[in-house]
Amino acid sequence: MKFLRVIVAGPVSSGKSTFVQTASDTGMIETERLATDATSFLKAHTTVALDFSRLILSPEMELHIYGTPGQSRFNFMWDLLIQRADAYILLVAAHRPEDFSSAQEILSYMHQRVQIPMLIGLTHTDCLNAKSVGEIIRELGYLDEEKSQNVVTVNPMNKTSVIETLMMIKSLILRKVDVT
Ligand SMILES: Nc1nc2c(ncn2[C@@H]2O[C@H](COP(=O)(O)OP(=O)(O)O)[C@@H](O)[C@H]2O)c(=O)[nH]1
Ligand SMILES: [Mg+2]
Repeated sequence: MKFLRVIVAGPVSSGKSTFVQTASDTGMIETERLATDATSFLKAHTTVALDFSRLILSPEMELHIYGTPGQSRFNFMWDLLIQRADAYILLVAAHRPEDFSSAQEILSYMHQRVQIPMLIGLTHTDCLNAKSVGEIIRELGYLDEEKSQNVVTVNPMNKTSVIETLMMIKSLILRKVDVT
């Protein structure tokens, strides 16, 4: 059995918990909340809560999805998660430009520690005053063409949208595994 571990990071209220929950909720793919893989983390530090869901892709492959609590990047658990992750998705609320610098902080924190496949998922694009994808790419300093390809829009409340994003990250992980 192969486990692919995906971290869902992002500023408070960017949609992390909703994303993880929606992933686990789908009727198309069998899912389960709180599998054994997560309990080892939870037991080590019971005060730290994290969202977890499991997506069974095939008899041989599972996606394990970890949503991080707001400030968790500053603690030991967060580092432990990152070191074991195969990829991460950074969620950024398009209608909250005041949070873009916090998103950037998380990005650089991740980048300093791991070089793994990643996506930036823009949420709340349906909200009033949402910035355009182009504007956010510019604000996050993602103008580089290769980098900007990693910026997608996602609606954490929509199953199809969440699964689409997860399939994208899965391909990035498997592509990386293939070439190395
Ligand atoms: N309109 C809209 N609401 C969203 C979207 N994504 C998340 N939400 C809502 O935003 C709120 C915060 O989401 P939550 O998952 O708790 O954020 P977290 O703090 O990152 O875990 C919830 O009420 C969600 O239903 C989106 O793309 N559009
Ligand atoms: Mg949350």
